[in-house]
Amino acid sequence: MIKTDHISAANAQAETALRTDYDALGEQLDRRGIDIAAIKAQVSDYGVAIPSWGTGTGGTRFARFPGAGEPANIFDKMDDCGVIHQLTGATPKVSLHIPWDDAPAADLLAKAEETNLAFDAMNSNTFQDQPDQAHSYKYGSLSHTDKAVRQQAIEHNLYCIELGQKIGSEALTVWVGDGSNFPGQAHFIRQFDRYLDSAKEVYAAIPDDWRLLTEHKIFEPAFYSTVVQDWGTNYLIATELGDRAQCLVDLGHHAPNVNIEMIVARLIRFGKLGGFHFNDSKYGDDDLDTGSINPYQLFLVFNELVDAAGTLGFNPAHMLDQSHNVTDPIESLMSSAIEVQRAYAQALIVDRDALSGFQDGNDALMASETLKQAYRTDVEPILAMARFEKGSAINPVATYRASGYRAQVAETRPVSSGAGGGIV
Ligand SMILES: [Mn+2]
Repeated sequence: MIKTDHISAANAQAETALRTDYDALGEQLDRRGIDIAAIKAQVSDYGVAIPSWGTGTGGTRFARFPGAGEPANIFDKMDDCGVIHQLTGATPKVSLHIPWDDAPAADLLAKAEETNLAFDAMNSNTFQDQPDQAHSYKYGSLSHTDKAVRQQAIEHNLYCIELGQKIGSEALTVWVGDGSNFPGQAHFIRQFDRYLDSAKEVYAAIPDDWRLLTEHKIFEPAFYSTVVQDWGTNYLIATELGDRAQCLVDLGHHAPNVNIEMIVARLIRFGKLGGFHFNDSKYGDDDLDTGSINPYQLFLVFNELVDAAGTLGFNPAHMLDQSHNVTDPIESLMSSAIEVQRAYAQALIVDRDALSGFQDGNDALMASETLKQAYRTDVEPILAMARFEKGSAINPVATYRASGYRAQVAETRPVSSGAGGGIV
């Protein structure tokens, strides 16, 4: 972890300017009838979970260029996640991927206490073979033609639930690589039926206070069809399974230009929005840093979420899901968590009464301008003040760089291999 003295010293340099900027923004918002302290309190309470796998350097189908001091195991990953939360105050939970992060529950809990973290959704992995497993997932897992393979995949999911219960998780996220690469390779209906039968067995083991989140993805690793290809299929699954089954929306898992915020609104309307994997993309499932390509889309997603806040039972899980190929993952995850917070803060200051009036009055231009006014507002002083007041860093990336954390862990962590991709 970073020494608190280091954070305080860095903050002391930036505090005066921050107060000036915060007061100026407060005056501006006050003229619009918005109480800056109320917005700051909501931002301060907001958290987005870190995916354990995001702490290592990612890769592409071509190569992976490992960085210095990469985490070698879940305990290293949690150290890095602890630093991210320490500096941003925005990432109180880590999401585990099993079996990559498999470890005794007591050890995971001890590390969580040490790093001031809790556990978000458990993620099962039936899209790659493990050294000790009896059956291969080459031709699918939960939807495989062979019952023995499906059973193995079901049991893996049950194990994830069992471990998750011991460490305080409350959700299982299931993403499958199942699909087909050739027209005719798979019978669409029979394959989906096999998937549903398997998913029902997993769902039967979901505790009463848990949720089963299913994640759709249009293509990859299968390139002709995927079993859970879009939000429609995802909705069908969640409906077929029951109340504790909901849809998870990964922003990168859609065709280019798809209106994701509208999908979000549809799922909200029918009580099936379970959560998010935030990232950004230009062409496909690029797993780029959240807000790096299309921050307006992220804002529009949050506009729907803020609009729906307070609806009974509405509690979507928020998590990042990114692959960092050319940056220090800690820096990318910190700045991405802040981008998510920024979109949330901007959505909070939308004048909703005015927007409703323009919508009902068919004033398209002013409806758009109402959203743009919120989006154009630089809310950084709110985010920075929320961090400062909880002892986190006013400038997380600069404070992290000056701390020497990466160089320090590089001395004890083994150099990792450049082999293998990092796409999940
Ligand atoms: Mn994802």
